[in-house]
Amino acid sequence: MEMSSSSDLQILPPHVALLPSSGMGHLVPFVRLAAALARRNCLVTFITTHPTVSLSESRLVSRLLSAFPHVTPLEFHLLPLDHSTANSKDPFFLQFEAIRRSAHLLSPLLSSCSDPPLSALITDVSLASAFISITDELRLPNYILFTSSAWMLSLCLNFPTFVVNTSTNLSGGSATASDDIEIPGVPPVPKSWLPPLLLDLSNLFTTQFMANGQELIKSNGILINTFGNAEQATVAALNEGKVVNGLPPVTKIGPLAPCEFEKGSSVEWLDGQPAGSVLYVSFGSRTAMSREQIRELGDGLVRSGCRFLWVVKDKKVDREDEEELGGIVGQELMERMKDNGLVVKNWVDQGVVLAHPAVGGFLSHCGWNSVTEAAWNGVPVLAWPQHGDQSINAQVMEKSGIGMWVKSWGWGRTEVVKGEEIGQKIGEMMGNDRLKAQAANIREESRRAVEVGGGSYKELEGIIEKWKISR
Ligand code: UPG
Repeated sequence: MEMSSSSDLQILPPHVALLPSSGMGHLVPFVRLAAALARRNCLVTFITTHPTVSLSESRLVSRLLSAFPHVTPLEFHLLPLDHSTANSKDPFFLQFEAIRRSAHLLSPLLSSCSDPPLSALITDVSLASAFISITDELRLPNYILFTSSAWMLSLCLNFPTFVVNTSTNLSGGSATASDDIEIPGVPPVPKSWLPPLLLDLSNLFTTQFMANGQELIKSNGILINTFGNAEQATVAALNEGKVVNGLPPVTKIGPLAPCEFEKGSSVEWLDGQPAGSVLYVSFGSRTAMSREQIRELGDGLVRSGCRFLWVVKDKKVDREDEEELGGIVGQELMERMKDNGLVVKNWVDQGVVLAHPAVGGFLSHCGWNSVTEAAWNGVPVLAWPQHGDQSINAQVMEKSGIGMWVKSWGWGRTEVVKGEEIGQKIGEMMGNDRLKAQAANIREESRRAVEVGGGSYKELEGIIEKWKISR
């Protein structure tokens, strides 16, 4: 038998499969990563779960596949979820659970991707613990895409230990003497900034969060979509083993740039507004405020005297968001708003909006993609976290210098924040020249990081090198 010498070996581009979970906040970074890998000549298999929760998810996957015909879709049909066993009403968390419980069905599908064989599976963090054993059995490297900030990753890794070590009920009295969640190597997280669902240890979100936090250490690497210098120290602490021992490398690949194929139509109204004059108001893809708070927010927008583009969401899932704008916001307020603003209820292309020269500020819930997109476009942020990781992200955002956070507004749930105060803070943020200058610097820094030769560009190149196949 003839043996090939090492000089005969061909180095082939890697073949990577990507497994996103549910909701636009998790899908967006996955399609951007898929595009970044495909542009670097990797073979990409994109796992599409059926059914999806929202319309916007299926639309985005179709756009990726049309823009990159050589990205191969792999259909993953989920087991129906037994709703009586899953303790949550949130359709996105229930979908996480449906994907997790269907993990064994992915194994034969991954094995069938054999030409060429897979070099790695990149799994969304919300699915991590269910899929690491599957890839272990297949001897397939498993990488995690962490879709939030590095500080949030530190919390995720430590929370299971924190729960074991503290005998106090989190939802009851104080969690620790100082009311902070201590995390080795990075600043503590005040209890009031914890994702509120973590206060209930039996909630589905919390059980998944803890399971993932325990298993991340078994992955081959963690990719993180963070930006600028804001999280340099946190990423360093993670990589120096200060946060948890034995963690695989945490690789900074952000900010993942918005792609051409994501672009929808632009908002023409913006074209008629002066440069930097418009406040864009959006709370992401899955946050509906109470009607009362919506109306106070509208009042605040009018009082601010600023021009604004406001995307109203009345339901968590887009398919169910059917009521007319006038009914949600109220006709009187609609009338008061029409001179200075545009209020819409449909999906807008946030990438296009934030890149528009008329936009000079962003009132945001600080979903992590919104924070990275504000950084990408150099738009100052006024933070108003609503749930989940958003207070932690708001703090990272404020520390980065790109915006401000009014901490006294809380989660916008327990007490309604009045229009007068909202209007005043909007005025403060829109008139802050220091924030504008800092945001402009962060924009430049973000773009440098991902262009050829930039820090995040090189980090991703390094991983692709590792995955390359010798044959
Ligand atoms: N988006 C639009 N148009 C809209 C609304 C949203 O383009 O009308 C896009 C936006 O540009 C972004 C994504 O949808 O890319 C939304 O993501 P994000 O800003 O992170 O917010 P959520 O949709 O709320 O994301 C969920 C969680 C959030 C978390 C994030 C990533 O709610 O807290 O940080 O997922 O894990």
